[in-house]
Amino acid sequence: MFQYEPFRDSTAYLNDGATLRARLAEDGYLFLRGLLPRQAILDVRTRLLRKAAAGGWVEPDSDGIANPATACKDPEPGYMAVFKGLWSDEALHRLRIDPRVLALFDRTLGARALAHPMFVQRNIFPQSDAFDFTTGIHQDRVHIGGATSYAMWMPLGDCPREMGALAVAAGSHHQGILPTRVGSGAGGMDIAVPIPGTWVTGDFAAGDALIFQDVTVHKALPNRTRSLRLSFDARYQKLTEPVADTNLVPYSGCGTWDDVYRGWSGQEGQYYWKDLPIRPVPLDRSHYERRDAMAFEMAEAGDRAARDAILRIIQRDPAAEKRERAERLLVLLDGG
Ligand SMILES: O=C(O)CCC(=O)C(=O)O
Repeated sequence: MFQYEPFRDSTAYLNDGATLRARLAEDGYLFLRGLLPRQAILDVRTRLLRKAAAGGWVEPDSDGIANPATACKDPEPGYMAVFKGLWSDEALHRLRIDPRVLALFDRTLGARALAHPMFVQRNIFPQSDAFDFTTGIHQDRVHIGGATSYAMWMPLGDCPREMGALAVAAGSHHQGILPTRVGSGAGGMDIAVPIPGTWVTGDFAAGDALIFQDVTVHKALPNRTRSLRLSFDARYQKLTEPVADTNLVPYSGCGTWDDVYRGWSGQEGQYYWKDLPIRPVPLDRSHYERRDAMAFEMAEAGDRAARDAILRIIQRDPAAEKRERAERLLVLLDGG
């Protein structure tokens, strides 16, 4: 069983870059209350819930009570059809580049920060016997690449623990990238060694932020409420350091940036990185290659534990040959 300590609250040091930097280096995370105004978050929540209700995910005018009959998850086609509209929302995009957020990262990193154009918006349906999509234990570095980056996780609304708040293993970042194996965790991978550090979590109010390093181990708690859990997580790094090219494109399945911006009413926040002196590099795919070799071997032996990794290859791998092999193996795993 997991034991959780409360987050160490760094709100009192919001304007003290040296203390924020020291705490981030020590714990691998920062918990900040009220980084953004509550109302700004609730306005975005209302916009996204309207789109979620139109897609049948939540009861109209219910502030997010989920319709269990439509429970779905990324990257299922039914999820993507509705998600695309939520991810592309202009007010949502502007939250991660809000001047208060950028100034916080400038201060904390002690250098000009870059907000990655790519970010994640998540909609987690309530857990039930028939449905569970709780983010498993993982580190971000293998997925984000580049040099050191930092995530900012923010719920879009109040998010008590029972709604699926995030938990981090404080101090786990000191061990660097941990060994992984094929599994049902994020990106079809599980961490293959005991997790170092101390698990911490807490109840979030709209506007609170959790910031953590890309090798800090983290996971979500299950959503045990009747509501959809809405959140976003964006990534930041020093502008002078290399950024993996996969962080410069829109979320997979959401089209091009022009597609994303087509429905916007204003240009604020569009292509903000184009005039910055960024240093794109290819994503280091060696972690995925190791995972995939293992997943292919397991799937060929009929091991269903490889299914999530096989799905990820189908959804995201740039090599057509690998995607085709994964598609054939998925049929085999699903008893076809
Ligand atoms: O929101 C979640 O469920 C997971 C978030 C996460 O893993 C991340 O921000 O890296």
